[in-house]
Amino acid sequence: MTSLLKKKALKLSVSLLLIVNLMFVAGLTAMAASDDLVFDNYDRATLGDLAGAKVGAQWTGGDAGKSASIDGNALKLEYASKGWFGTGGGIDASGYKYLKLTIKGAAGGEGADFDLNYAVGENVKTTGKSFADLSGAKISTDYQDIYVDLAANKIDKGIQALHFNFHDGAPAGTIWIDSISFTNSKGAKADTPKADTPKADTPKADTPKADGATTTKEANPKTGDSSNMNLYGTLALMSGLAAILLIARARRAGRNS
Ligand SMILES: [Ca+2]
Repeated sequence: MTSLLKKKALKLSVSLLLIVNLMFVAGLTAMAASDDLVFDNYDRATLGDLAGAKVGAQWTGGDAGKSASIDGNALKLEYASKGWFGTGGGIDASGYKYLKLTIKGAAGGEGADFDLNYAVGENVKTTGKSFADLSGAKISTDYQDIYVDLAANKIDKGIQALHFNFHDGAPAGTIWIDSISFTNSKGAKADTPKADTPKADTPKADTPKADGATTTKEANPKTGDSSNMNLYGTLALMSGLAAILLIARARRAGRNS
């Protein structure tokens, strides 16, 4: 090879390394972004406007108490004794670990008043547990994120509908559900910026929700836990440094020839 060809080959390999490195960082950025499946966020004026909402849910129904309505971008369910509310859609939740409900109640403790059942296709499955027992959490009068571990509760991963079945003889009550989603990341906010993933655009001015949820470092089987993310970040940094060193060598070689 001539010296000129060598330089060209070196420049090409440096360029390829840089491209691979950029793709890797871009991949990390995509992984770090929220991959939650939004089943319904109720961010609309009317409950029935599911097409406009562009969410996973495609139908709602039921006879739960007096009404099911939209109130402050949340689903408001008023119940008095026996009744049900259902919502479903053609979702694929098979890749998710948790069902997440951002929920509050008028009095607190409403999770004992209803079972959370579900459907796979047309087949309704009963969990046999109240929402409180299913989630292990108590509904409070302020919004909180409550997680239902799908595998631990033996919930079929083909889940495509949720059924809130209010108990016969339950006291009258009201709950608000701000959003329902499927997630692998228990406790992490969807819009949490990751320090090691540079973004070209300016950070969003999202206001934090006033639900007091805390961020935990629970392992995330889909995107890797936080230590894996640190490892990937270190690898990206190292390959970036390698690329810079190669560029420096190429320039030195250029000067010396
Ligand atoms: Ca909402």
